[in-house]
Amino acid sequence: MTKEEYSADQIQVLEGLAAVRKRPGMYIGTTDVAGLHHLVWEIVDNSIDEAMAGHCENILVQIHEDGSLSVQDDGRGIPVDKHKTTGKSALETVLTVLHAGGKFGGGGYKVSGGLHGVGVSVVNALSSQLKSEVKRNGKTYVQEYAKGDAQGGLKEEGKSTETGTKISFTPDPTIFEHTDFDFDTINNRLRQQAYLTKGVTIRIQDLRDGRKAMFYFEGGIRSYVQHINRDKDALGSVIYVEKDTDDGLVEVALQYTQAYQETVFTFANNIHTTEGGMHLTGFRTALTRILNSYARKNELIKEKDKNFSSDDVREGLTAVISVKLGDPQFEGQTKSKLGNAEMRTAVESVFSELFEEYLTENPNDARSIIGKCSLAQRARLAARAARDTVIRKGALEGMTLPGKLADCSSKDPSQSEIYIVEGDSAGGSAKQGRNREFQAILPLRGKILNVEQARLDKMLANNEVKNLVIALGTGIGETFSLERLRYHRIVIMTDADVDGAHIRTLLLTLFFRYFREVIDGGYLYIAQPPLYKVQAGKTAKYAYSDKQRDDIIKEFGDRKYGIQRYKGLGEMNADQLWDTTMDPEKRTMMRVTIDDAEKADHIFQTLMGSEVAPRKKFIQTHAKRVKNLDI
Ligand code: 28F
Repeated sequence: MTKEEYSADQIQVLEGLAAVRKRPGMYIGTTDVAGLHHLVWEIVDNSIDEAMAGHCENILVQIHEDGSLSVQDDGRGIPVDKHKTTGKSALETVLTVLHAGGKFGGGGYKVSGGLHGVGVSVVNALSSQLKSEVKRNGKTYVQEYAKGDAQGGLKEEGKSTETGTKISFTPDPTIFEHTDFDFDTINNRLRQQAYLTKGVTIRIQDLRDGRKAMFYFEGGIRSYVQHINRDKDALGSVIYVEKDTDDGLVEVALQYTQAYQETVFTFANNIHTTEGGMHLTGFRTALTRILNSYARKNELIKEKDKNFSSDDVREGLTAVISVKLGDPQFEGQTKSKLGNAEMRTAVESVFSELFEEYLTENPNDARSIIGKCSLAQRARLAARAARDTVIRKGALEGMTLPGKLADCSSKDPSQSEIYIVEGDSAGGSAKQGRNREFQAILPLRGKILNVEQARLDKMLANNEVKNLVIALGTGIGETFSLERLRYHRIVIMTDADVDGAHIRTLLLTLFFRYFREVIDGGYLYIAQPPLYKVQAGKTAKYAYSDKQRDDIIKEFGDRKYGIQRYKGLGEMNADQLWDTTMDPEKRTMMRVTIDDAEKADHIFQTLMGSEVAPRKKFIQTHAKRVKNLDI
């Protein structure tokens, strides 16, 4: 059909999908591997939505060998009746009109993927091929598309006693740099969606290598909390509350453990609200208030003692908060903060009532939770005392800097960087080789404290940690403020051996547990010193990997050459360290990011936590993947 034959609304449809193909980033954020998987979330979310509406119990995701991916559910099947005005079936409308999916009938909630439900028509536009199959009204209907363009009308393909929807699509390689679906990425997301939608069975099959999994959690987010705490020392059972209110469905599951960290994940319509929001505020308010009133009423806090602060009741807390509402308002930098004020009161009232009931009915659990909060309160007050006495009040905010810090002359944080260097010899070379205008050096003597197993007061008693906190200038714990960060690039520079890796891990644990905003803001880096120097005559080249080393050797051809394997930074002099690792013109650095907070939390807790068995299991599982283990 040529353009002029299209009707007005067909042109509007074409322009809609053409716009998607012209600027895909506007609809799915990026066209890299994250954008590729947004296509999957869009389709899966529609099946989850059908499950949330109570009409679908099984969802199957298959990754095919031909590069396509299919999702099928046993819901009602997308309606196929003709749209009175467009003459198109509802199915074709949903597949070709932007945002046509929208809120489903029957008061269901539109679940939406990371970008809040751009709709399946976007997937259609960005797929070189898409096939839709609907089983409904005792029949099977099929319609195929290419880049959003219907390749013919809706066809009846036969009879069927089942109902449901199946969408198969091949991402368009002219749009996506990478079109290989990642099993783990999809697997983790499906597990999370199954936790959030109790009673639904979600299966994934990777037909490229046979991997498969099935998720079914009758316990919903209770099971989610058990999963998060699987390797922690739990205090009491999982507490679960669920209530349908006028403002929406409220679900909260929580369990305290012996750990020091807090792990709280919050969701609205199954979207991970990483920036929190009103549901989290309501929860925290209720948790603090109920624990204080219970402790007072049962004389577990002495009359003269202060109330628990919101920080005191967070220590060792694992919680999942999931709300489902008709019209969620997403705010914040990454549109992942829930703005609906009514959800603060809804969560606060639902959780208060049922948590108070739980504590009254479970006095032993209540006592151990309150005991934990009292310890946390004492540690917080001790940390405050440590902050005020051991380090002069101003020091933590970076007023009086530690002697070992060789600061830079620039006072502009956005221009300044600090290298945290392992050992005094490397520290010496770094001080000598650096550009003192914008590069500060903080040498660390040996291993720092493992903060995974220490409270704040003990951490502040550790010199290395204290010096680092002072140098950064942000303060720590309740006085932390990112605005006071003195350097916008914090570079961890340790030896390329086991000790260096251990010190790097200890530092990453400190940043993950106490300076999360520094990581999330993209301020934390890991220096990449060279592993080898390959020298032939006067020509010396640096290799940052075994492959690069071999490529240089090939380049040298038949010239006689020598190889030096750098075991530690101390083997490089100041000029070499500058040339290879610190010169912004030449260096490469790895930025530290956390794309999966749940996974990161579990890895730190397994590797650095107090429980030995999970660490042993982790090492045995992953040891065979470790290359050139340096014994
Ligand atoms: C593999 C992806 O997309 N499943 C879906 C339904 C069910 C209905 C629906 C979807 C009504 C007209 C807007 C059926 N019967 N899986 C899916 N299952 N959409 S998407 O309705 C769409 C709205 O267009 C459905 C009665 N009500 C709703």
